[in-house]
Parts: sequence; structure tokens; C-alpha cells
Amino acid sequence: MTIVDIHTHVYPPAYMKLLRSRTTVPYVRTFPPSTEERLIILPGENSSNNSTARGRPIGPEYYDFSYKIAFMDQHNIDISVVSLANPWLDFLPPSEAAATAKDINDDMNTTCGSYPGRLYAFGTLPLSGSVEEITEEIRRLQGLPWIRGVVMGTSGLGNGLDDEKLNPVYEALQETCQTMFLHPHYGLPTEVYGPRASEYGHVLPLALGFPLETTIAVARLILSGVFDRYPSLTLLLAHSGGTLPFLAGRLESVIAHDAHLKTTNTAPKRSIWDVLSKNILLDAVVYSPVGLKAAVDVAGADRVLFGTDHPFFPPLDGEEEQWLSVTTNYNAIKDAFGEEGVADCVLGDNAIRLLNLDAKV
Ligand code: 5CU
Ligand code: ZN
Repeated sequence: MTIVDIHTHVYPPAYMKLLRSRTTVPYVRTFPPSTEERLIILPGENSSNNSTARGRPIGPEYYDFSYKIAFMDQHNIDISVVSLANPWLDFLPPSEAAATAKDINDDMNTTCGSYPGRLYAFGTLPLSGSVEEITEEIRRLQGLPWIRGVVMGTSGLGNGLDDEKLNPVYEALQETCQTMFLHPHYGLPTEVYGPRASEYGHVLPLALGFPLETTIAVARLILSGVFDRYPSLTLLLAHSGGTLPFLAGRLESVIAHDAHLKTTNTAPKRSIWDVLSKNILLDAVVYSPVGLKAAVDVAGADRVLFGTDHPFFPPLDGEEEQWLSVTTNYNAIKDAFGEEGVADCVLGDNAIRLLNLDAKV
């Protein structure tokens, strides 16, 4: 059986150069006397009285593809579909966005080609550029042999994914049959975590902020009618869709009872369940059989895909050969579905079929 990791990140060399040249979030620097480089990316990681200040250590596992291959070998992963990690190009001045996206996408494509059949990639979009530049890059990506879609955060052009100005982007993605991998970055406003949040490290923003951000972004997409307008647009949702599988029924019911949507005739035409089973793919990065069974219940056993989130969540003592973050997801699949059938689909067969990973290049 073939194991495919569809949620695995990298900061390629050109992006590292950019991060190292910056002094505001996002950036990479050392804090003397330590010579260790640190990655500061999340909102709120830059304040001195915060337990998440100074982000996290960053080493070659974040930017050297030979480390990605070694990690894959160590965890029996045959194929990885890599994506630029957050915050992508969201922060770039508009005038730099298109050229930077092109450079990074070309570099990713070329690197994947030097590990033929083992690496594919989701491209990145110049979202701070013009809509014309974004759609042009989507069409250009279609011609790069190792690219299988795009990775995106929830901010879109700055106003979220329900922004009507994004219609041409969704249209181009639908037309070119490219999957949009939706990944969180911004979390929730820090006030919601309360005055003691700084005592809890990254736990609240990563365990709750990330999945809730994704849930809200997808709910807004559904409410804005994007899936009515683009019925074959495909989204792959990080972290099994956040809390969407659990809250889908409530979302559907509240829509059905909303007087404003009824009188303005603006409720989405398709049911949440229909969208979930036809337009949504979910990764299996949920760390428990409970969440995994919910993901399969709503999206279908043929639409849930294994992932690791590498190189994030490394072992804290740096000693273990097998990463706990990976073995927990492997065990969740085994506990939920046994060792064949649905398990094989989630571990690799779905990704190969849905992302066309066995096509001749
Ligand atoms: O640990 C983190 O901050 C992250 C992150 O930023 N992005 C991600 O994909 N996983 C973990
Ligand atoms: Zn991730």
C-alpha cells in the first residue's frame, strides 16, 4: 500500500531569505547569546510578556528538502504533497507579490521534479497582488507538472473568503480543476483567550484558534453562496475541517431558521451535507479516532486524506525516532478503521486518485 502525506510544509530557500531579511512578523532571527534561529509567524508571538514570544526554533527540517525525504523514509511515507507554510505571501507589498509567487512556485516544482514520484506540491498565490495576477498564476500553475493545486489562508484579498472580489479566483480554480488547500494562520482575536493566556504557551491558539478559524472561514464561504456559483470547486480543509463535521447540523439548522436569510432569499441553495460530500476533502490531521470517524461520516471514506503537519509539532526532547504527532494520527486511523479498507483509502488511495498522483509526468 502507498502512504501519501498531503499536509506537510516547507519554507523554500527564497522564502527563508525573505523571512531572514525582515524585522517584523513574520521573520526569522537569532536572539543572542543563543545562535539558534527562531521562527516568529503567529499574531501575538512578538510581545515580550507572552509565553509564545520568540516563536519556535527553526532548523533545516523547515527548509531543506533532504530532511523532508529523510522524515518520509523514517515514517514510511511514500509520497508527500508539500505546501508553503503559513503565512504564505499574505504580508507582501502588492508590487512584489506576483514575482515572488512565481519564483517560489517554480522552485517548488523544480525541487519536486528532482525527487520524481516522491514529491508533489500545492502552489502559492500572490494574494496581495491584483486579481488578474492571482488568476494568471492559477492558470500558469496548471502547466507545472508537479503542482496539484494551491494552498491558501483564510484572509483572501484581506476581507475573508466570502469576498465577492474572489469570484474570478474561484472560477479559475474550478476551471483548471485545482484543489484549494485551506489552512489557518490568523486564529481568533487574542482577547478571547483571556488574561491568563500567556501562561499556556501555544495551546489555545493552535488547538482551538486554528480549527475555529477554518470553521468560520468555510461557514462564510457556504453562506456567501460560493458553492452554488462554483459547484465543482474543491477545497481540502486542514485539521479535518476544524469543528465543521461536529457543527454542520447546527449550521444547517440555524440557516433554515434564519428570518433574514428567508426574507432576503439569500440562504445558500445547496445543503451543508451536499457541499461536504461533494466539494470538501478533509485531511486526517485530527489526532483521534473520534474526530476521524466524524470526518469520514460527513465527507465520506473516499474523501479523507492522511497528513502529518511536518515540520511543525516535532518531538520536544528531540530524541525520538518516530514523531508522536505522526504516530498519533497513524494510530487514530488504525483504531477507527482497522488496517485495511477505509484505512488504506485514507492513508494513500484517496490522495492518489483525487490529486492524480499516478499520472505520467
Ligand atoms: O506550530 C505552529 O505555529 C504551526 C503553524 O504555524 N502552522 C502549522 O501548519 N502548524 C503549526
Ligand atoms: Zn499545517
